[in-house]
Amino acid sequence: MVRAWYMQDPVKDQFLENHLDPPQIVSQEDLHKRTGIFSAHIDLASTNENDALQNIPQASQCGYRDVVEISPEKMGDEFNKKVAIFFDEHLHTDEEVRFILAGSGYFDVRDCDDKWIRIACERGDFIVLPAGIYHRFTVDGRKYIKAMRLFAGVPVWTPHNRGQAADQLPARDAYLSKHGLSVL
Ligand code: KMT
Ligand code: NI
Repeated sequence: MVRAWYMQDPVKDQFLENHLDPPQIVSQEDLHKRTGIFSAHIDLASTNENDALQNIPQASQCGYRDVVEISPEKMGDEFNKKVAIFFDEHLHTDEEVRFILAGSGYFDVRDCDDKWIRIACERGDFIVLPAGIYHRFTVDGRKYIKAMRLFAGVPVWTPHNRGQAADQLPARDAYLSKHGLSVL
């Protein structure tokens, strides 16, 4: 199961777990209820990475697949810049679908009360962030993740940073009417 918890806001160090004190863990079921996120852990010991996704409907509808690796070794000077962009709160007009192949990282997502939930992802974790959900991503202290990116159709990766323009996108309206923020 994918681990998730309510996190400190603001963070002092984005690469740490940033638990509340005392920690407040979020179950997979509550994560789904409060955000609409689908998550699953897939055993990669006995199958290859593409076959492993065959039984997951959220993945099999995604014809586009590529693999990204994020680390200072792979990205050089771009690493800090990319990590900063990923960690800016944003939404997309389509689902963000990721399958973690190696390394680890955190997806931070806003719940129905606009509070941050941190989702720790590692090898075998599969996650679908709904279109229109505000979120951000960071590597953790290991500073390495390798992930498959999946997309239904021609991929659009554009991040819309949080603000009035993003709030007014149809994808945001659709997300809110489905998952109903209770404070906004
Ligand atoms: C994203 O959109 O945040 C990313 O692609 C991050 C790397 S995938 C774990
Ligand atoms: Ni994103």
